[in-house]
Amino acid sequence: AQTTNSGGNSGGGESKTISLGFSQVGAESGWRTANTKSIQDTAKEVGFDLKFSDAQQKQENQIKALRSFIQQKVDVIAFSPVVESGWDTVLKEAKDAGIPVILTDRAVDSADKSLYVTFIGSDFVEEGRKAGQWLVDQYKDSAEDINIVELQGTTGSAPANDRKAGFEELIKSNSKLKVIASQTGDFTRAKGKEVMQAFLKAHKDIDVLYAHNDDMALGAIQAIEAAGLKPGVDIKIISVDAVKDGMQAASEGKINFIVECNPLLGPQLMEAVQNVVDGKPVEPRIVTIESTFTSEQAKEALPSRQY
Ligand code: GZL
Repeated sequence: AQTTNSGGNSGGGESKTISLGFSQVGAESGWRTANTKSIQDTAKEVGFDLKFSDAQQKQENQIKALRSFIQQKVDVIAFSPVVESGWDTVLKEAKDAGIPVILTDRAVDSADKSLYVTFIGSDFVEEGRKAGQWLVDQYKDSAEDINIVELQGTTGSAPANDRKAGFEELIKSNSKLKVIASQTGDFTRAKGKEVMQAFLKAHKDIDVLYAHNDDMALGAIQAIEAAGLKPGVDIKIISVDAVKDGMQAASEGKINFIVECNPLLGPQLMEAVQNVVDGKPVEPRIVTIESTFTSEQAKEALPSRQY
């Protein structure tokens, strides 16, 4: 894990510079890169002393980083938990040290809600429902079975669990919609390509791919094209994130429907940090605003996308 400091002055000014320890999942996807940029840029803008750690998608590195922030007696700790479980011990250590914790992007499954002040992030179940709804609408009159393969996000992560649950909740309304294979691609292009190659080898009759993020969808598109098939035509593709490369593929008709997952959480996070330090109330759940794009809509939106 690497930790970098940025922003803030070295003290000596009238008000103490707020120090924020942030543990980031990693740098696995375009979404993550945009999310990191938003956090680092906003911390700099507001003059916080940001201690930033990249966990390379390993929970043990995040726990180490959180412990280091506790040692450094930062004012606030924030992090995006790579998986939902296994945080209670270190969160209790932060609580015992009197350091408030803010969750961004992904949630934890701790029963004790006093272990963190707020969770700022998307509603992943709703994202899965939006993906499922589009598919139900596309195939409402289908006479044959529609064979779906699913590239799941990181095993045990909130987005993977919830995008799967929301999607299944919606498609169960049409018994023709069948998920014939579902496996993790760990949110990366490389793994998405590898798993899609395996799906294509095992199944000759795939109609739809549901990918939990654009990076896996983009990897899968490489595998689909290498197999001599047309992505978006021979195999319909639904994806989540709406990062620039995903929107580009959508504008070319290679992805048919994208559910946006907004990574620009920096401003909401820094506002929550300031309010926590000022002893002001903070909503326990702050949901990010986001939409969806068909291929046509992606083409129109692409020029103005920030990430
Ligand atoms: C979602 C975020 C997910 C993105 C992926 O909020 O946690 O992790 O959808 C990223 O692209 O890797």
